[in-house]
Amino acid sequence: MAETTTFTNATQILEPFRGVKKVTLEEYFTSGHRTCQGCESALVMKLMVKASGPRTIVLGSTGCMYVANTTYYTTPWVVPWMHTQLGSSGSAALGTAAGLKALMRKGKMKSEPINVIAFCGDGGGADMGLGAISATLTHKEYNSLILLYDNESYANTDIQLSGMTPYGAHTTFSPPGRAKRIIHTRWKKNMAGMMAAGHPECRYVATVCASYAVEMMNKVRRALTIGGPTFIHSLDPCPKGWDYDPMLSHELGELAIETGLFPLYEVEDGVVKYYGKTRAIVEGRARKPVREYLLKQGRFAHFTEEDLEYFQKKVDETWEKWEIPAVIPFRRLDATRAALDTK
Ligand SMILES: Cc1ncc(C[n+]2csc(CCOP(=O)(O)OP(=O)(O)O)c2C)c(N)n1
Ligand code: SF4
Ligand SMILES: [Mg+2]
Repeated sequence: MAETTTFTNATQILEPFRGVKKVTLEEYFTSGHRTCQGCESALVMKLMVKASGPRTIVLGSTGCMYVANTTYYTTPWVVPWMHTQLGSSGSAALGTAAGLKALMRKGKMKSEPINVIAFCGDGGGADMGLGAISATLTHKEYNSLILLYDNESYANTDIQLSGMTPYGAHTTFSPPGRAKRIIHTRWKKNMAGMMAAGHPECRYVATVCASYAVEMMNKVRRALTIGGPTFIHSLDPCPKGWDYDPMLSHELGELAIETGLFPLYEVEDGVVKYYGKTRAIVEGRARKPVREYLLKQGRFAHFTEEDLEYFQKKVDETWEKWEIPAVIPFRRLDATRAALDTK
């Protein structure tokens, strides 16, 4: 993790936690929520706001992290929190950051650093709210973080498939049948890579997983410190939607990284840096077979050997053929040149 630097429009100085023993004890997302047992998205909320601290406003689009966290008369949020429409996390982040700046400029409120974080689910962010997130990432004069918590379905409305649902997964919109086993045949969007490649003035894009909590919190801190709009994509195992024993949440997060399916990286000012076990893979460690990850989840229970092989082949391609392995999906330049030469 790069050292914290203060920029002209930076929010606050949030030093990285140097190890788990240095993490602050205060909680800003506490009891009072009703998420499922083993819900990693709830853990993401807790870690996200623990990293950002008390000087934070959280905005969140409709989904499990809205509905289950604000049940009538109860809420786990200690910091100010506001709900926004399903596709509006980008607009909420930009509008809040711009509003605070205007009020401070006009002297209507004290000029002081305030973190603005807007979260969205994969349905609300990667599908419905993609345009608004993209627009926000072009407004470099406003500081905000958009955190996409990806449980790989429209979970709150009973597990419908989204553009982030993995190939072949059983959802309520893609139940495997006898005549047709694989209903969902599209490959998952590459959200963080898309945000990094498509927004050259967005200074910080990262991927995280709550199985690696300190790393995750430090990436949140970096995103809030660097200045301008930033984006983080978090992969969140969801016991209900993925159909597994809640005690496996942490392990599934680790397996997603160890199989190379979900790489941990950051792109800061255009420079890619890999983290943890992803970095070890880049440096030559073997990836675990994806079957170890898939077969622990009921949503892939209908997979045959052929399906597992297809899935493995697609993941292998991201490592072997992509220009920046597992990050940017353009074919490698040497392969492109070879293809052009044969024409
Ligand atoms: C415009 C609109 N369409 C549909 C809904 C119904 N709805 C509420 S939550 C939700 C699922 C959102 O999925 P996601 O963003 O992935 O969050 P998750 O529930 O998985 O946490 C849907 C479809 C809505 N609230 N607003
Ligand atoms: S359905 Fe999934 S994301 Fe929603 S509260 Fe339950 S475990 Fe969490
Ligand atoms: Mg979702």
